[in-house]
Amino acid sequence: MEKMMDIENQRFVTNSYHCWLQYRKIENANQYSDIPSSIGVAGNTAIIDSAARELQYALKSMLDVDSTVQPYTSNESSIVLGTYESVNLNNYGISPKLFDDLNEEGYLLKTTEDNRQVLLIGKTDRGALYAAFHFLRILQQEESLLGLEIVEAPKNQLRMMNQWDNMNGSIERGYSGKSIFFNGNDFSKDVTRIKDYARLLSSVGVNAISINNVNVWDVETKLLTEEFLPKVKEVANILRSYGITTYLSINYASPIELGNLPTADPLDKEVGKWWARKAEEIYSYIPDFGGFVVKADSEGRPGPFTYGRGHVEGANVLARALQPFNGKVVWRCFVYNCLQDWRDRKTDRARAAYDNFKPLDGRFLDNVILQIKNGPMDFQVREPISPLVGAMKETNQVVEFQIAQEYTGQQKDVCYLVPQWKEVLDFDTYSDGEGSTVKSIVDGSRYNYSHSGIAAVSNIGNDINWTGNTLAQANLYGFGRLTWNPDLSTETITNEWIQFTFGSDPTVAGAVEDILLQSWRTYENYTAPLGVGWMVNPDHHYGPNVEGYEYSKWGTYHFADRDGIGVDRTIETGTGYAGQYFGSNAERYNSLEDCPDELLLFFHHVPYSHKLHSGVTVIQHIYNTHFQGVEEVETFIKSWNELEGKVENWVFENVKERLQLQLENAKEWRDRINTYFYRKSGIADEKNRTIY
Ligand code: GCV
Repeated sequence: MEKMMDIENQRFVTNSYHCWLQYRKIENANQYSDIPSSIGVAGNTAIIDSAARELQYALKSMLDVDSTVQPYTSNESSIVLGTYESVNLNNYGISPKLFDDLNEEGYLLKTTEDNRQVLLIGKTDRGALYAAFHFLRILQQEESLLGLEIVEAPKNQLRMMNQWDNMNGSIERGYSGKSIFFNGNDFSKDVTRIKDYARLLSSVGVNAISINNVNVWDVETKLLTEEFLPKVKEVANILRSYGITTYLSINYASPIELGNLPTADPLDKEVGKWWARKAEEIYSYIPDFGGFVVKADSEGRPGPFTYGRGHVEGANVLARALQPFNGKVVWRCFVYNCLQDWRDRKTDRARAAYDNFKPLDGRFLDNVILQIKNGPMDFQVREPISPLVGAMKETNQVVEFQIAQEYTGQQKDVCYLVPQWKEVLDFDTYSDGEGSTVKSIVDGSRYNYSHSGIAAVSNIGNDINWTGNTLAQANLYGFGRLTWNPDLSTETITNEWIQFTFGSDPTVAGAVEDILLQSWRTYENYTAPLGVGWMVNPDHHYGPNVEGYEYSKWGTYHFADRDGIGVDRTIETGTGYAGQYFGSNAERYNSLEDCPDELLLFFHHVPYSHKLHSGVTVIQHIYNTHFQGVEEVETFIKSWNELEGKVENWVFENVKERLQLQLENAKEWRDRINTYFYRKSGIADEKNRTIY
């Protein structure tokens, strides 16, 4: 009870708790006077119920209307909420055929000809819920409802959030407080925030979540047991009522640790039986359980390699167990040997995902999905796109993003990642000729994958504003919207978020938009130039340390010496990584002349005097961008400070404080990086700026 009070109080402390679901008062409410008074509900499911409650709450908040929720009758309801099977479409002259081509989560959002009713009709109840959220976005943007007829469906089938939450309440790479799911090696008693998180996620179309860290330790291993399954069930019930399917990350050694078997060898009969029984048990609690997320044989986690088996055997034994229940295995491709010795300059971590998985194409069962990090390394501020995306035509794939800003400022620094994700999704892999974009692969259309989509590591915790820095909420919002529809422009997504979060004051909107849209470049400017990456402090990964990264045991990851910098990943003289791409991408990256500047040092080792396409030398670029990055943060601070009194005070102070930390961080990066490379290269800054 006390906990509940806390959360109630937090809501009063700052609107930031509600993120983009603040449902701000609408100025010109008259334009909607005909519409919202009675919500007619056709159908009786938990999801429809959530949609009705959301509508009721939002209408009160935005329009001060006390709407009623009642069973649907064709004429009396001003908002009709249901599915194409539960609403009488004839009454509105709508053909059921309209729904034939829509996927299960699609919907029709329409105003009737007399403009007196709004129809929110899903193909299924999930669709109806998404229609409700879409309708509320229209209202919040104060757009007209007259003559509205929108037919929408998500482009990606799996739109998944991965929590890296541990049951002791900590979050691996969490920068926003503690877990909202767990504490004290148990589930959180108070589920208020889980419910609000579900609302936030479903409002942007997320439809799946794995609730525990992919590194599964002792206690979390027990999530699959009768001790915790009833609690997983409770959480799954909440999430389900917002259209979100629950998954668990599992420990590959579970048959040993939970089942007392002598082995977890996937080809051992008893192991297969154990997983099959386990699946049956899980589904007896959670009939629509999504399946398992698996990190195996990477960074010390157990997997099939121990038994001389590979990923195919490893994943398929789980897939077989889950298959009778329509469960899925999300098998991560972040598999590499973190202790490998790369001094031969041929061994290359970047090659690992492709080398491990590409030869296995077509051998996984159909309910296995490979989850591939967007870059070949690990969520650096700039990486090329993983060459594995599109390279396996007969194996389901999802791409993995990291909303948590592990290497991009840890939610102290602003780094809006939607532009980066957009670049990834628009990237042409040429895997099936020109136009084989990443988005056309992960939406399943190019290779007819039966399961595919986009997953991401979440950035939330129990901080009042969920994301530490309030501006980091934009990444969570943007991930959902972009995953729903990768064709939405960055500007559309950004402006939506700004309006829902800050209202429509153009001064505020302009300043926030400028900061967000510039922030990824700025972060790149003062940290890692030209795709080099990895110049971070070990373990926690915040702040500069040119030679410090924990796996730099055999020298730096970027081979900086007194003559030059960068990793030779060319086919002829380097690690050959560039050859993992298709056709013209391989040629472009392999060629020193054609390689894009921003990735030059990812693919080539060059002298500091090497001239970029931009006309400046590599060393001068390093100096310039590091000075520029700091100046840009100073500009952010100036613009933000002008918003005092124009945005809610709590938010103003929160971002102001974070920007100050960002400035200190940027200066430290500038000074350390510039000094390091000045000392290494002995080449002075052309502009004679002070290098400490
Ligand atoms: C959950 C990186 C992170 C780890 C993370 C790992 C992964 O190495 O630093 O914290 O572990 O990626 O994605 O599995």
